Amino acid sequence: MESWTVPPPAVLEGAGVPLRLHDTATGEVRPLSPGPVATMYVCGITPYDAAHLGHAMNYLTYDLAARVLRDNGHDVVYTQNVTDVDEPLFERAAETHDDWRALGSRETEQFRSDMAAVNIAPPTHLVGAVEAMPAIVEMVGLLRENGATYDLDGDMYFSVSAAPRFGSVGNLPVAEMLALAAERGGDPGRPGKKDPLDPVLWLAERPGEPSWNAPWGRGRPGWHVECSAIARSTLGETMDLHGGGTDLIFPHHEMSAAEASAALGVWPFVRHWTHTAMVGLHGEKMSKSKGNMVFVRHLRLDHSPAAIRLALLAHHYRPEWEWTHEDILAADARLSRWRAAVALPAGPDARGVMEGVRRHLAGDLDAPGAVAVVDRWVDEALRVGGRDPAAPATVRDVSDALLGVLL
Ligand code: 5CA
Ligand code: ZN
Repeated sequence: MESWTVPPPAVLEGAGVPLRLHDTATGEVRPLSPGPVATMYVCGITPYDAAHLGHAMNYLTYDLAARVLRDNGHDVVYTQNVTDVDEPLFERAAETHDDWRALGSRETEQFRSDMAAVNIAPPTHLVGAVEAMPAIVEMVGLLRENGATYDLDGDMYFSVSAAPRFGSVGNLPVAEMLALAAERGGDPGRPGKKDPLDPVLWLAERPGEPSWNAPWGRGRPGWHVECSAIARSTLGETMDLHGGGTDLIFPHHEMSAAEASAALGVWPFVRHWTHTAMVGLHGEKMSKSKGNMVFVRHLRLDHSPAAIRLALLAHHYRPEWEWTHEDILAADARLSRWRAAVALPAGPDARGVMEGVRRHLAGDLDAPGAVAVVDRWVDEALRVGGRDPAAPATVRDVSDALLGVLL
């Protein structure tokens, strides 16, 4: 499906700082080290409702990673999926007497508009599950051929025992995996499974639900294989970076990796797993299912998209945090100061700003540290001024290229 577009970012002089990122699988912050082309995949939305600030924080994380990689001279090939076939979508469509396809395409369009407004760099490939069905069927077929599947009353399951490295993305104890599987769409209690953790790979056709043809019978795919198949069909058998929120570490990413390894015989499927911490509201994870959300679309009515972006940039992607109205008020004030400072005819020397922003972002995407570097220059520019006529434009370019904040 169509991605979205944003204005091309400024290109900075000199060399960027190579990216170091936290990797969930090893628990370390380590260099990403891609080749000339960096490949990345980020788990996309399930389009049954509008994008909230948790989603925006998630996509901002990988937008920053892509900016740093480009600043280092890499071409970035970036895939994001759209889970346009899933139960929440069918349920919402049934509640509102809507067509699930119409609901999905409407919400996907709203998502594109919100992401473009907040200047989130678009993925190279935005791929829906519906359009990827041939690739998904092919991946399920490979798993069947490799003996990694079994039948349970007409549904097909993936056997986690077919993936010797199963468990090595999240490194979680079995009891925790069982609890999370039950909580997050798995069915560990279904009788007849070989291992309670085995995820469904292909659900036999159910009355009233959409289904697709496959050599083993009509039905629809399980969730995890959607992402491994879309990644494979757009990026190849392995990739440099795979991202999403921490809510996806288990079961989604663990299962996607296990299915890819059992289908393709590759390991690691993903060289670097990165996860954005959950953004909360009123003491709980902001989520569609809990209904405690602040939508990007609503904030856009009263605040500039650059301020929304700055509000998110004030938080690092790894610790959990809670959105409050103070976040956007502080960002409005910061944006006004930054804009006033870059509008001056001259300012203090800005070479340290470029170097500092590059260094902070390259160090595990320390956006708050990078914002503080700009703040210091802005404070000095507004308080004591400066003599360098090129400095305001340099700061504007750094903000545009690396932080994505258009001043
Ligand atoms: N379609 C699947 C991924 S294949 C899905 O999880 N969709 S979603 O709409 O629920 O979430 C989209 C992305 O936003 C996921 O990467 C998810 O981890 C992330 N996300 C969801 N809620 C939050 C939150 N409160 N804070 C941060 N990230 C979040
Ligand atoms: Zn996914």
